[in-house]
Amino acid sequence: MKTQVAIIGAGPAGMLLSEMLHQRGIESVVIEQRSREHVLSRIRAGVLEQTTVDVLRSNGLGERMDREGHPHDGMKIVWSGKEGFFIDVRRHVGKRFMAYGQTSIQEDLFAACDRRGGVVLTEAEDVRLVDIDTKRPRVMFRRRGEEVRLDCDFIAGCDGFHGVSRKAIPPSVLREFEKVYPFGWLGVLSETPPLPDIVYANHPRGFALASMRSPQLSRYYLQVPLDTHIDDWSDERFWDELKQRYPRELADAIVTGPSIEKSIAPLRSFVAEPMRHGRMFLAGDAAHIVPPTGAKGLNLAVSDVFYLSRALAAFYGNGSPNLLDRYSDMALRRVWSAVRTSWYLTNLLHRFPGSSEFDQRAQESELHYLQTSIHAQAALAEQYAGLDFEAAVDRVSAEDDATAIAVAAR
Ligand code: RFL
Ligand code: PHB
Repeated sequence: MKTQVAIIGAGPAGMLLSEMLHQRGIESVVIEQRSREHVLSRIRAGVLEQTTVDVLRSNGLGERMDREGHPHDGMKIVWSGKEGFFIDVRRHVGKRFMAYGQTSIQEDLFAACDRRGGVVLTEAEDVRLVDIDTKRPRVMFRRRGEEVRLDCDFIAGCDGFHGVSRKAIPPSVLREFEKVYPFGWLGVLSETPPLPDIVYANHPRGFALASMRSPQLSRYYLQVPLDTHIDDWSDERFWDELKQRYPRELADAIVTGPSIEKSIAPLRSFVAEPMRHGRMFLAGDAAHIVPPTGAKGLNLAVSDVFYLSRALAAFYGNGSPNLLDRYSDMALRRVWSAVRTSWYLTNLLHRFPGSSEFDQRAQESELHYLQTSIHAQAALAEQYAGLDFEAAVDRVSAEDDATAIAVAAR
């Protein structure tokens, strides 16, 4: 088999890249190790930045999102059971968010791919990246008992944190930066009406988060120790603990019901540099992980894909490798900004096992500062909203530049 860009992984990064390349006349094949059903059943992110919303809309993926998603202007922080404050991102930086599940985005991406007859090879086993530092890279894998060879011009490693692409970069070239947090998040999805705002809670019993997917679908999280077993958490225990971490008025407003999904995720910050080796480019969780506190993971996957599709369009359009050469640096600026913001919010909002009374007082002082200073709120609003895309120096497609300029103008 032969294609222009071989994409490893059919998560949001891989499927969006395939769609954006198709719209720029570039052919790709997506190779995914799991089944389509498995990929479509994962419950993950839910908060989209303005830049992500703009990219989805300008690539024909906004219709259902605009119909079913919930636009909102910021987030609330409550602490120690007291009434909190609202970080009004729209007021401070003119940007909005959209609550729209990653699961729905995946459905939209697979539907768009089916409409154009795109190729996604699911249930591929033993995927190997070969000769990535030559002009003729290829991907080898086994599928339905047969060995397959896919020749290509470029490989996009969109295979998530546990994928094989990052490992194809020689250890002498790759640098990894990591921080592992001493707790996880227990998440519940329930068919109940959510609170009107996304509310982050810092409480002596631990962090909690109230979020949403639609007017009839809520998503809640609790900070839990790393050795937590999901079987120990009945729905009743979950709701009871959740309500204890919110001030009375909000706790009373939480509508409980049976959970339709329950899972535990550990929290980690991780960055791999550079995001490119030869003709292989990393995008999304394959290159970086952020703790979900900043709601940035999916948004970073989309911004990597924005930069990478623009760079590949420039290469195929006018032969210029400039944007490909700058891809890693450009993407990493946005990545580190989100990594820092997510780390900051994780430190601000969680209770760390073994933290001293000094640490506790310092955290409370920071929360108090945020509550009372409009300047602190504006700074957090700007970071939570995410950086604008960098405009390309190479003029590629008017459409991509228009997105970057529209976002920068906000
Ligand atoms: P994915 O989604 O992990 O997709 C990678 C795909 O690659 C496949 N794969 C392979 N395929 C072929 N060969 C191999 N060897 C392969 N190895 C793996 C996998 O099967 C998979 O299909 O990565 P991608 O596309 O980079 O997307 C990243 C996002 O999924 C992730 O960053 C977000 O979900 C993170 N995240 C959030 N991000 C946000 O922006 N806003 C949020 O509100 C938010 N909340 C969250 C989150 C992640 C969470 N968890 C469970 C980690 C909340 C949670 C609880
Ligand atoms: C979610 O809705 O899943 C969500 C919202 C905000 C976060 C993380 C996850 O910070």
